[in-house]
Formats: sequence, C-alpha cells, structure tokens
Amino acid sequence: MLIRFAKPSDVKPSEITPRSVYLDRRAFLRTAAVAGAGAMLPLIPGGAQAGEKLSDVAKTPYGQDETLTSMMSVTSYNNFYEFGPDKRDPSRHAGDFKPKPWSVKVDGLCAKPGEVAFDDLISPHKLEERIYRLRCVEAWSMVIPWVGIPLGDVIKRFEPLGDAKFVAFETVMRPDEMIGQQRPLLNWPYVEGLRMDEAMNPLTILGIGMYGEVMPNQNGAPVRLVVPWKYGFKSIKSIVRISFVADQPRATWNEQAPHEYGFYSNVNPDRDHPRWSQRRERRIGELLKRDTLPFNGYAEEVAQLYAGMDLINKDF
Ligand SMILES: Nc1nc2c(c(=O)[nH]1)N[C@H]1C(S)=C(S)[C@@H](COP(=O)(O)O)O[C@H]1N2
Ligand SMILES: [Mo]
Repeated sequence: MLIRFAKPSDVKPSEITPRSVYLDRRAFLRTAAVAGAGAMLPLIPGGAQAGEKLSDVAKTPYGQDETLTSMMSVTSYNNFYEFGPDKRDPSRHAGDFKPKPWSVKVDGLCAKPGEVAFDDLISPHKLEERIYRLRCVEAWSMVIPWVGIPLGDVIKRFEPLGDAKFVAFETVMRPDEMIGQQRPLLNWPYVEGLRMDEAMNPLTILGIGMYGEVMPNQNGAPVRLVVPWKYGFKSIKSIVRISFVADQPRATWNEQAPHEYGFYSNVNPDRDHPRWSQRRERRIGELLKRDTLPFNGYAEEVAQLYAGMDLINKDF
C-alpha cells in the first residue's frame, strides 16, 4: 500500500499538516497562555511537556492521504486507565507524571538482555513520522502523525533466540504519579503481547512522539507501542519492560474479559464485540460514521500473518 514518496526535503510542513491542525494548535497555544496566567483550563492537554520539538524526523509515505485528527482531540480524549477510566482523566491527571529519566528492561529469551536508558534504546535509530489510523475497540478512531522507530529494528539488537515466539510488554507501575493505579480498575501493571512476527512486521513501531513533538504524557510518554491494524488497547503505553517469551503472554484486557477481547484483537468489522457491532466507527471530529475496514485498512500488509486462522471464533 505504498503511496507516492516525496524526499523529506521536498515536503513542507504546510503540505503535510492540514490547516485545521494549525488552527487547532494556535487555539491550544492561546489557551495555554491563558492557563499560564492562572485561569481554569478544561481543555488543556495537561501532560503535554510544553510541546518539546523532535528534530531530525524523516517523513514517510505512510498515511499521506489522510486528514489528521486535531492535536487537541488526540491529547484530550484518551484511554489510559492508569490516570482514570474517563476519556478526560488522562489529560487532567497526567501532568505530574515524570517520563524522564526513563529506562526499559529487556529480558527473557535473547542473547543480549539488559536495562537500557531511553536514549540508548532510541538514538541508534532514525526517527520517522508515520501517519496511522488508530481504531479503538469502542468504535471511534483517530488519525495521528506518530514519530517513532520500527520495533523490529530495536528487537534485533537484543538478538532474540529461536524459541522466542512472543514479545511481552509491561507499563510502568507508579501509583504515586498515576492515580488510576491507586484503585483496582485493572490488574496492574497493564501488560500486552504480540506474536514475534507481528512485533517484527514493518508496520509496528515504538512511538516516542506525535505531531513532531515528544509524546504527551496522556498518550503514553515516553515510549509506547503503535500497532495500527489492531484495536487500540494492544498499543500499550509508557513501556518499562520488553520480554522475549516462548508462550503467549498475558494481556490485560484479554485477561479482564476473554470473550470480549481476544489476544490478537485485529480490527475486524465481521466480528462483533459481544455488546456492540464493530462494522462502523466514528472518526473523532467527524459527524457521520464510516465503515470499519478489515485490519483497519492495513490488510495488504498484514492479512497473510493470519492465514488459516479462525479470526471470528477462536483467534479474534
Ligand atoms: N498502559 C496503558 N496502555 C493503553 C491503555 C491503557 O489504559 N493503559 N489504553 C489503550 C487503549 S484502549 C487505546 S484506544 C489507546 C489509546 O491511545 P491514545 O490515548 O494515545 O489515543 O491506548 C491503549 N494503551
Ligand atoms: Mo481502545
């Protein structure tokens, strides 16, 4: 599904960022200025680290034909139960979360395990901007210009062994900074997993930013998974541990309600959630619903990973 490629130097920001985003950003800056003066701030993306810019980000062809969801929506309508179960909770409560310093423990079935500082995890790789659709299991979706690096390139550096069939991920546990973790909303810490070939697929990235800036706290600072063909909950936020394992690892929502949320959770309009249809979705910021596409529109790249599997009844 590769679309026309333009050299990074050919693409001006004005060509890749729809006008609505600029307008929205101006509105954000205005509100932020007012908030700085001490006014109340219902719509401030609280966790945004003052919009620290990321430099040296290569443009890619991914999603160049898409209309971006506004940064305001993406940073104020979130699922991040560590900060509370309401969509507004993360932007309200993530402001005091400290994503620096950060390190990630890499362990399990690999030749080079270790505890890696955030910079050492990321800096050997070239940062890319990729515009991906994110489809939540709750039937809404967004289009987000992520900044990140292919997970597969990172994985290779740790030299996983032949019997490592899955990769397990774990979110940080910090009840002092994450008020949602002070209650048993979920079985903390949040965990997720991918099969090794899913983790190595070129579409899968470790996201460290969005809209050209470092990852806002409410979106999973400083590093999260982005797996665009799966329901949003597979894209685990604020990762502190990556483990190579032989057997299918635990996954938080799958464990919570196995008949509702499968381990694979590939976006699938033909498989209803037991309590609602997955046929259509509402793009945040749009009025009319649109059809949900198999594998969230990425079938060409990933459908072959599931050849012969029962994606409705067993391997959903
Ligand atoms: N640790 C953690 N990761 C998480 C979640 C969460 O509650 N905790 N929510 C998931 C869900 S359901 C979705 S839809 C996406 C939302 O990402 P966004 O807020 O950046 O849009 O994050 C996913 N990652
Ligand atoms: Mo979600």
